[in-house]
Amino acid sequence: MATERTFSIIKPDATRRNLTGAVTKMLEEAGLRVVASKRIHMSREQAEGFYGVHRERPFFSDLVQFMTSGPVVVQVLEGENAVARNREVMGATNPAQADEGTIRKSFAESIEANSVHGSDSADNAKIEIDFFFKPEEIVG
Ligand code: RTP
Ligand code: MG
Repeated sequence: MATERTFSIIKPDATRRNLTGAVTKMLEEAGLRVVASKRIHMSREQAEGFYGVHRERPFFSDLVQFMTSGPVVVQVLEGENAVARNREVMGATNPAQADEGTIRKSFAESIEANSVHGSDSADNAKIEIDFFFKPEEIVG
């Protein structure tokens, strides 16, 4: 498996509790390297665009409200099998179902305020990276 990139967000519930470093440490310990990182406060337009695939889901407006409720840290992660490895260390969407040792088991507050986002495929990783980063902001 060649080196791959994925896209990660440290969500507002985690930045609010000063967990940016703790979450990043778990990503790094999982074998992922942070090759781009910035702290932003997403606009409603950005959050609606980013989560466009969920527009018809019942939780969409709550999710947009949550993701714009405070700062987030958007990151590009690089490593062997990065998409799958990141999903593994994140744990299940619902922290009640997340395995021990995962980020969501350790830190998530609820199914919505679940501390991290990670791309679910290599194709979506590319789309999501391009949504937030210019090529020159990524230093591998
Ligand atoms: P993510 O996209 O953030 O990495 O998380 P995921 O794949 O595990 O979950 P997904 O189904 O894509 O849902 C995106 C985000 O929406 C919120 N959510 N709320 N209230 C609810 O039932 C509900 N379900 C999902 C979570 O913040 C989830 O990460
Ligand atoms: Mg998802």
